[in-house]
Amino acid sequence: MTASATERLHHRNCHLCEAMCGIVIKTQGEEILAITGDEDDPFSRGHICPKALALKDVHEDPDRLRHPMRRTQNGWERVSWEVAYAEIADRIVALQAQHGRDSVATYFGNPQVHSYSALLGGAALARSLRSAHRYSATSVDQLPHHFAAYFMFGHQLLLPIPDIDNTDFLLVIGGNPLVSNGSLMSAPDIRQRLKDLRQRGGQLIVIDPRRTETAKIANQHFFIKPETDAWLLLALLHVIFQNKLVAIGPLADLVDDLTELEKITRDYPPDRVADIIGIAAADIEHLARQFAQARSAVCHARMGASTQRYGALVQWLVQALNIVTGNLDHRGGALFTTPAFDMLALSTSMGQRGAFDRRRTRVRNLPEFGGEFPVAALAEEILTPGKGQIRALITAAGNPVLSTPNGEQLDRALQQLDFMVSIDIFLNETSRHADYILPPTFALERDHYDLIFHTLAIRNTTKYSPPVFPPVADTRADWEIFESLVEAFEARDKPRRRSLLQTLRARWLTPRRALALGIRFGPHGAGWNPFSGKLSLSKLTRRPHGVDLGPLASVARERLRHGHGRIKLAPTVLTNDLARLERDRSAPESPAETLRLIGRRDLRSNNSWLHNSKRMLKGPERCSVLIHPLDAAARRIADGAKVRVESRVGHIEVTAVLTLDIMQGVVSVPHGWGHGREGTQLHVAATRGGASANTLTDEQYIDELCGNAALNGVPVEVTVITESRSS
Ligand SMILES: Nc1nc2c(c(=O)[nH]1)N[C@H]1C(S)=C(S)[C@@H](COP(=O)(O)OP(=O)(O)OC[C@H]3O[C@@H](n4cnc5c(=O)[nH]c(N)nc54)[C@H](O)[C@@H]3O)O[C@H]1N2
Ligand SMILES: Nc1nc2c(c(=O)[nH]1)N[C@H]1C(S)=C(S)[C@@H](COP(=O)(O)OP(=O)(O)OC[C@H]3O[C@@H](n4cnc5c(=O)[nH]c(N)nc54)[C@H](O)[C@@H]3O)O[C@H]1N2
Ligand code: SF4
Ligand SMILES: [Mo]
Repeated sequence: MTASATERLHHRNCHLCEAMCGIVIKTQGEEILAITGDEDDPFSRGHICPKALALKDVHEDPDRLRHPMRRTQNGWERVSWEVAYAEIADRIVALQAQHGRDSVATYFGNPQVHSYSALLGGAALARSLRSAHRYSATSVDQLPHHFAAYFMFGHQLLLPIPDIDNTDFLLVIGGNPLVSNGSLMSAPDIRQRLKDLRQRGGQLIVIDPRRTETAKIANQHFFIKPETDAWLLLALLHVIFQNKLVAIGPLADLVDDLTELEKITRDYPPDRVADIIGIAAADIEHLARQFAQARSAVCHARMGASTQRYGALVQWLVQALNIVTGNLDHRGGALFTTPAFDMLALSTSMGQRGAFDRRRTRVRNLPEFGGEFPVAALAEEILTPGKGQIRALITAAGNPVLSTPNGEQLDRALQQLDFMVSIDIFLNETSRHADYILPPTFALERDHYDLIFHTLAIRNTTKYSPPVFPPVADTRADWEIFESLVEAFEARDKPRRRSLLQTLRARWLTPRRALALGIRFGPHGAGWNPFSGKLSLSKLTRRPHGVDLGPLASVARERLRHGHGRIKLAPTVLTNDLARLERDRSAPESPAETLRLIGRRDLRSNNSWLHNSKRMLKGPERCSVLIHPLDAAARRIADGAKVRVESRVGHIEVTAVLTLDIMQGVVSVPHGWGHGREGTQLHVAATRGGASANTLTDEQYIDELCGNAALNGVPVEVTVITESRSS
């Protein structure tokens, strides 16, 4: 930093979670002096969470990788980008020539969807590889939402978003927005929004095996036994049908299968369901009536309800509940967004509405969804010999060793690969297995636009953020890395070579130009008319706080055009799956007294990768197991005791925390921990490694219908190691 450097203010969106908070970054030369909330951002209104400051920590982190690296017998050595691209392309092209296209796999992690340019560039890389082995964090996350949307509405991106600013009744199942800041409902400052909801007389009801931070500010919280949410929803629908509370409203002419759904739900009266789920029949009955009779109501089910064995059933039934009570496309209910960059229209125009079961995995015969296989199958596809075995893997923006089920199996599998490349800012639990690590620029060194999260937000807004800094050291933008790899593959492999026109188009159509076109010709765009007053990228550049495009509106008729134009209340693929729900109930795999593992998030974590910041790491130990005092007593476990948590696939050692906030029969361990492994370079994280919850989660424990990992509900046992508090 030079003494004369002037202070500057940069306005942008924080890209770390889905909330898209507006932030103001004060810099002087290369230094970040402060990060604060942007009061003038129309969406976040000045709100930020503690994680915003982690942007500075990651940006400046001495452990951040600053140049491409190649593994040698004597450890890592620095290589130039050109050498790295050439050597990687040689290996990948040779492997594919010898063992077929499917011998090379890709895994894209969560930060990929938080960078528009990485997202657009990554798609080109996957296309160029032409391998069936495509994996991403989607199948440890929101896959069931896409699955239900695809079958009910005809497009995987037709996800209705809760209108929480206007609703009278919000039913949250398996989500903890107070900590996550809202997921598949981008909602900065959710605490205030939920307070406002209660202040205007609205109701907030939370269904969760843990009395979460969100449950604590709700009107009512019900504990529910893990994995039983589908039963609850079937019972709610039962009450609504039996009491003639169905009122679809203006969309009625578009809705198919109402009688079919009514017939199905006859078998689920509250008094049958009560014991299964752990909520009294009278409470189920009351909840159903409240929901149906509220002026507006919306049910939103998230991670706990998605990453469980019946996630697809749950997401289907949630939308069915919203629809039959007239809350789809209704103010205060669940509405489709109209974003400035319209991914829905774009994907429709490219014929990509979604797809299911066009192919299956080699080893376990699991179905593809949306062009990807479930990541729960990744390790076995590497470990099992035969035609189509994965021999090389490219990971980008992902840490699947810590984030996918049976992470230890994947950890072993990665050691067996012939070749691996990681595009990551850190040398972490996953990238330590790579032969090459290519370090991308981090958030503040690239421009930013939320392609995905504006599509999933509770209000239509839009914002573009230019870069704050030039690329640090010898790093390159993710998309440039992808594009360079594609070109290097082509140079070595004639059949995949694009035509001159295609190459010229790819070179011209940079992510930024694609963004500009998308906005200009999107629903709010200026089109060819420079005087229209409507949106263009250059106009957005002049509005650094972002632009408000108004509350969600009733646009279903127009939006459903991108799907099958109608609403299918009882798609066969889902109704057929009810047999599995019933079968598992009558022949359970483990005894009723088995403890069930669930996850949890905390405000200063972001999955696995903010633990190298001292600021994020300080305070009491967070990687602990929560257990009910009665379950603890039965196992002679005292508060603070060191315990062993064990599942079919592995075990971890953590500290027990006794609390009445967790339901009896359930224990909770957060994911994303388990640092300090040999060969990683995360000096701060290693000081408090914790253990990985995904050492316990089981790659065989999945939603068999859609292939999503069941990270919640996993059978575990807890035993004491040291009887009392060790300190
Ligand atoms: N048990 C359990 N497991 C879970 C969950 C759970 O609730 N319970 N949650 C699941 C969910 S919802 C998700 S989304 C997944 C996340 O799973 P992953 O995406 O596989 O894991 P992350 O921890 O998000 O890892 C992100 C990686 O991206 C790197 N990174 C950060 N920024 C950039 C960038 O700009 N470019 C590149 N190239 N790399 C970058 C980080 O260093 C890190 O290695 O975890 C899942 N796993
Ligand atoms: N601070 C912070 N914010 C984040 C993240 C983070 O790591 N840290 N991660 C981001 C990501 S990638 C995502 S996907 C979102 C996730 O956002 P959310 O889904 O809102 O967050 P979770 O904390 O995973 O909430 C899942 C809840 O489901 C409950 N649960 C578990 N099993 C069951 C069950 O069987 N039934 C029911 N009804 N509930 C169950 C858990 O107790 C938990 O409270 O958060 C995002 N925001
Ligand atoms: S809530 Fe999310 S977007 Fe907002 S400051 Fe925190 S991490 Fe960033
Ligand atoms: Mo996620």
